[in-house]
Order: sequence, then C-alpha cells, then structure tokens
Amino acid sequence: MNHPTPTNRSSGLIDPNILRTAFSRALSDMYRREVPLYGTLLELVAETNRTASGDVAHRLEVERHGAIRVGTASELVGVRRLFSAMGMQPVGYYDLAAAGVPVHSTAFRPTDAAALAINPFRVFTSLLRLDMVTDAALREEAAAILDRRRIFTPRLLDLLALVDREGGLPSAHAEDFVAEALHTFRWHETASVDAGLYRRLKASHPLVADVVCFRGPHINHLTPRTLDIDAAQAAMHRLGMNPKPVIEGPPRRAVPILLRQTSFQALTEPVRFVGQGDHDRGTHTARFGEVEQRGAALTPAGRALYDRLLAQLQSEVAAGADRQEAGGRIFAEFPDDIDAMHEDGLAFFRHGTSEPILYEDFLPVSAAGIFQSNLGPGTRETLAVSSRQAFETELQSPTLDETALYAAAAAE
Ligand code: OOG
Ligand code: NI
Repeated sequence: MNHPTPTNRSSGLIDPNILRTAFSRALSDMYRREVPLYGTLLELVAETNRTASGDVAHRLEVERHGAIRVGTASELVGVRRLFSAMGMQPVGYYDLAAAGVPVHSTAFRPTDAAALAINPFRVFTSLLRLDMVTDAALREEAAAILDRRRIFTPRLLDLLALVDREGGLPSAHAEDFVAEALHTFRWHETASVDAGLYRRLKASHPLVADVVCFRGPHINHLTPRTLDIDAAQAAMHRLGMNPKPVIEGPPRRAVPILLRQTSFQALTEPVRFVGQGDHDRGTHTARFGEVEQRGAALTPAGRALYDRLLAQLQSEVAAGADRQEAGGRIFAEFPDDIDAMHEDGLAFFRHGTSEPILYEDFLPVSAAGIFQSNLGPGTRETLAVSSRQAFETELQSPTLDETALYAAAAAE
C-alpha cells in the first residue's frame, strides 16, 4: 500500500475496512491487467457516474463486486477465513442448482452501515456441486484433482493462522497479506489437466471445467456500480463491447429496486493444457466484466411481489412474448413511487425517513442468467436437491439472513 496504514493503536491490528479497501483495489488493478476490456468498462462507468456527489460519489468510486467459484468445502472454508480478516461475512444462500447451474453460493460482504459506507466490496462465492456430475468415473477423477490442489500459498496460510491467534492481522503484515491473497485469484494460462479431460468435464457442464481444470479460483468478473445501467448498456453497444442482450433484474423504473445487471460476454482466451507445446494451444471462455445498478432493499412482501412478477415475465417470454413490452406491462403492478412503496410496506426505509435502504446482495435468477450467458447452458439433466444447511456445514459457519440485516438497519 502506498499510504500510511491506520491501525487500531492499542492492538497494532489493521482495521479490516482498510485491509478490504486495499485488497479490492489490488484485485481490480490485477484484473485490469489481465482483462483490459474491464478497464474500458471502469472508464465508461466513471463517465456515467460523473453527476454523483457526496457520500454516494465516494461509495461509487470504490464500489465493486467480484465472483469466484471454488471446488471443495476446504477451499470454501479458506476463503471464508480470508474474507473474514477483511471484515466480510457470508450473507445469504443462493441455490443455482434450481436453474441448472451446478453450484450453490453465498456472498461475502461487510454487514454494518459504517463498514458499507467505507467500502461495500463483496464477493459472490460459489461452491461446485460435483454430485451433479452424473458420470461417476468423471466425478471421481474431478474430485481427486480438486483434493490435490492447493489454492492458498503457504505464506497466506501462516498469515491466516496469525489472524486467528491475534484476533486480527497485525498491520505490519498488511501489504504481504494483500500480495499473497492475490495469488489465489489470479489467472493461470496453464491448465492442470490435458485437453481430453477438459473436453469431457466441459461436456458435463462448462462450469465444472472452469473450476476443476485450473490451479485456482481465478476471479471470473468484477463489477463496478453505475447510477444508470441503461446508459452504460448503450455505451457498451456503442463501443462494440458485445454486452449480453438482456439486462437482468427489474425493468427500468423511477425508483430503482434491488439490482439490475449486464455484462460483456466472456472472452475466449488461450490456454495451454497438459501435454501441449508452444504452438499447440487450446482455449477457455469464462472471464468477463459486468456492471450493476442498485436500488432499494425490499421487505419480504416486496420481494414476494418481485418474485411473482419476474416468474410471470419469464413464463411469458418463454411463450414468445416481447420482453420489453411484457416487462413494462407486468411490472406496472409494482408501485413506482416512494410514498406508495412506503405505505404498502414493500421496501425498507431508514427509520423516520423516506430514504430507502440500499440492496447490498444478489438475485438468484439474475445470477443464473449471468452464469448461462457466459458459460452456455450446459447439458446436465438431473436437478439436484440443494440445502442451505448442507452449504453451511461445508462452510463451517452459518450464513447471515440478509432480510434480518435490512430490518436491523431500518430500525436504527
Ligand atoms: C457468479 C454469477 C453471479 C452476480 O452478479 O449475480 C454474480 C459467477 O459467474 O460466478 O456475480
Ligand atoms: Ni456479478
């Protein structure tokens, strides 16, 4: 880090907010070098956000989320410990298996208002569901590969043990910690399997290949927040960035709710599989850039209404309706002014104000859409049963209930 590092003076431990900010900046810099189009996206979003001011402007400048996919429970526990040192807790449970994507997920993020105001960096973290691979021999081969791999450097493991012993990271080690943590999330051009196995795993589901064939859980996208996602989408078209055709989430509204997201399509990148030489490369398509617009957090009643309208939209679109026309018509049922949303108890507001509380989480249907537009639909047929409890057992921690967090923020 280039700046003097504020610490908790009495303990000598670094403030987790500072560590999170340093890590998120370093990760963004690394991803920008790895995927230059992400840099273009950051510039485009900064342009659409130029009108912001005050607290919002600060948050927008630092705000982004990332996504990773881990292969085993032990990797999941490791990233939980890593993010915990940065003041990020697992919030929410997302069952993507319901949409045919063989993962279930949580989001590591800061939870209290002060930490969110400093830097709301979050990481959508998915655990592979190898049990959804139907070919038993292939499943066992994949499991053996994942069991052997080590995604954390020995030095990072030492630092995580130190964090456990001291109750935080001694600030003298902050720079080291960030540099070691970056190794876990970097891209590896050299795969850990041969091209044949890659093809077989990919045929099972592209996501399985993305998780199993590489030496670590490379960051697969980073997402800055914009105040106007329609403007950002239009700019992506203008610049020839190949955005996905549909913005995920609710249609455009006067009072934004939840989350709207779009991305540029994943890049096809050269990869050297085991046994290949310099002139004999394969490719892998997984990494992309995304942009999001955030709005009000909804109460259970508001969320039930959103989910019902979205399900109706999906079924009409599947039956051939025009998405834009159907979206406008169906979502007209969701009141689009602050007072009505307040009166109907659809959104959370700061106590005694008409200021909506910002949604800090993700949406499973949108997430499934993002997975599918970047990896392809896959061919797996069985729908597995998922459970939050099984995920929490693998995580060795409960996941926090996001609705309870918003209710607490509203009561403050
Ligand atoms: C995660 C997709 C979910 C979002 O913004 O909803 C996500 C992934 O592709 O690994 O990042
Ligand atoms: Ni995302």
